[in-house]
Amino acid sequence: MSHPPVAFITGATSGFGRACAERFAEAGWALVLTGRRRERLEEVEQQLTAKVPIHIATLDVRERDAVAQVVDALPEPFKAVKVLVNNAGLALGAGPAQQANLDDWQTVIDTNITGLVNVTRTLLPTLIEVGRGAAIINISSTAALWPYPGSHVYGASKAFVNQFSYNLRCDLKGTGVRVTDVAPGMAETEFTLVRMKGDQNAHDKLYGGVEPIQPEDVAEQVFHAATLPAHLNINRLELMPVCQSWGGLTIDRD
Ligand code: NDP
Ligand code: 8X3
Repeated sequence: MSHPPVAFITGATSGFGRACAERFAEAGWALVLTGRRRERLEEVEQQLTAKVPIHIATLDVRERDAVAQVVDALPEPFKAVKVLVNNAGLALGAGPAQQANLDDWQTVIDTNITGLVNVTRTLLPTLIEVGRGAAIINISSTAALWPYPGSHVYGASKAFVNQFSYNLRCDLKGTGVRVTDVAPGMAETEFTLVRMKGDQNAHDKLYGGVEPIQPEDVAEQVFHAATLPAHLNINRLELMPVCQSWGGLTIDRD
């Protein structure tokens, strides 16, 4: 009997990652769901387990050895990962660079860059073995391309994700493995709560009275990119809510 295809999702405990789990489950995919919060993983498992095979693994993507252990320990039906969704990530702080906390910067770099690289490199042999139809979907951000005050290391980390995605495509030529950089703009998740260290007012102020992207919107794009006919690759998919656009350049006139 053939197994359903397997998607491996990082940061499946919340926001885009959780919505991706729901979207792939709706289509009958087997899921490897990872994140640091065990109770959240169990909650998603409970929600989806009647629909599809689920394997959960507590994982901090910053820990290279832990990533290797989780991948090595995948039970047989989950070993042949066809789609990797590199979603785990965060911003910390929104003030100017000159007031930023260096530990926060380090955490952002370790998670958004090192963590994504850890998971990608560990799963590359598997994805290449699966070959034609396999896909790596990297979640970057509009902040990768469009600068704004307070984006500093966060935006720069997402620019890394964007360029890493393009560069991976070069090396994966001939393997059949696709790579897509999905770059959302403002989306209502736990992102701002995390960035502003639990400040519910900051969350409410940013998303209140407008129509931001919802996690399901991103999940739909991720699923679309990952399940295109095997000869097609979306290189970069940028998605904004209609309420968001650019503010132009500013000039210091003092
Ligand atoms: P959420 O805060 O809702 O979700 C972030 C997810 O990342 C959580 O599941 C969290 O799980 C996980 N995560 C964070 N750090 C780690 C870590 N060290 N190891 C493993 N998992 C980790 O935010 P979003 O859903 O919005 O964010 C998902 C991705 O989308 C991020 O990369 C973010 O930068 C990006 N993004 C977000 C946008 C937005 O406006 N919301 C727009 C563009 C991109 P846990 O805490 O359980 O480990
Ligand atoms: C998150 C979107 O605009 O807050 O990547 O940087 S933004």
